Amino acid sequence: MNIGIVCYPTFGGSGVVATELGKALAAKGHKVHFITYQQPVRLDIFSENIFYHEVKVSDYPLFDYQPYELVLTSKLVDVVKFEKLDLLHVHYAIPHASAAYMAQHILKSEGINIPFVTTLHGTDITLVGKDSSFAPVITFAINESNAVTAVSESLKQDTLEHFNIKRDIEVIPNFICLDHYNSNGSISELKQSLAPNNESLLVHVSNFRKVKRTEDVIKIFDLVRKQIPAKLLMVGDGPERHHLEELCRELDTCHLVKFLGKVKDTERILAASDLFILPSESESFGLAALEAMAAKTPVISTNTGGIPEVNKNGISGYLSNVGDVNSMAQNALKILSDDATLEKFKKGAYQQAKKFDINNILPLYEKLYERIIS
Ligand code: GMT
Repeated sequence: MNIGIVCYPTFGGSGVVATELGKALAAKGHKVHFITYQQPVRLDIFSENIFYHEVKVSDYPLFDYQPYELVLTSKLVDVVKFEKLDLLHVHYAIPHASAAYMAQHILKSEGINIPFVTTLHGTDITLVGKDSSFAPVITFAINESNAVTAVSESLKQDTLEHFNIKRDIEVIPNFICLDHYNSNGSISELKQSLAPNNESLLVHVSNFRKVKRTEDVIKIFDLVRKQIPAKLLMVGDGPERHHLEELCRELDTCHLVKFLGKVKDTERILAASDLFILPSESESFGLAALEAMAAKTPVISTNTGGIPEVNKNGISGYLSNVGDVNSMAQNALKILSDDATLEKFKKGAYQQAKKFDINNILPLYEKLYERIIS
């Protein structure tokens, strides 16, 4: 198939999923065209089946706000026509699904049929979507898509609850490529350099936005390190960073917490860590937790949104209520209490991650594509 993928090219989970999906489709022989305003961060390989089309929004003094959705629409029309695409797969409802809808209708007027699949990722529904000014566009774009998928059952239910949806939404969960997580000898060296005195190594990865409750990560770590020797790695960056550094100073943990910034390949860091912390306020899926589990790292998380579909309580980690830092710290200590328990949870995390291997998920997308093309 000849497939166009539209996504946000940044470090966010939706862009990561879209890019990894495109790479896997290309590896299976499909032609994949990424149509984005920047090269997606994970689009870091050469493949003769992958093409990148940049959406260029030029500055024009008349506009205070450049009309990105229209530029994207024009680009979609252009790429579909000249690359003879079979379908578009857009990740994130706004503005990607509405741009695809408009492109579809422009092309229809020229006798070209192009179906499009919309994948809902979470913040498009739970955060942005709840801003009522977007509701009419999101509702319309979802109802008019040729197929709609959600990354978890929880997100599907949220969508049905908050919007007037008159169609089917299929749940196709996010995935990881387990092959990328085969640890090698250098992991123990990395662990040794990060925790030279055999401290327990805790890790958090996100874009440090309020919804991630990164302050809770530091508080949980503070409770843990008061009981056992421990270190914390903070991977990513975002608006909360400065505040978190201040909190570390207040708690006198600066010497134990390392802010690593935006790391592209987190696999080795996750594999070298003992425990992943995800205390989010809301999370449609929690791809970062799944990535940790694929690296055999158990997860301490909240029980919000789609996280319980990924992290299994008592098996791959533990779940607590949002904001309950004491419970999350206690659960962390339970897992880290001895080597045998940690080993048991590492195995549990990996077994659970296996269910989400790309080889199980990719055929679901291929089937869906075939269905809408025919
Ligand atoms: O949560 C983020 O920081 C980014 C956001 C995005 O749109 O990229 O992530 C959402 O999509 C991911 C991929 O499907 C999910 O794993 C995340 O749970 C979801 N984030 C939220 O729901 C807050």
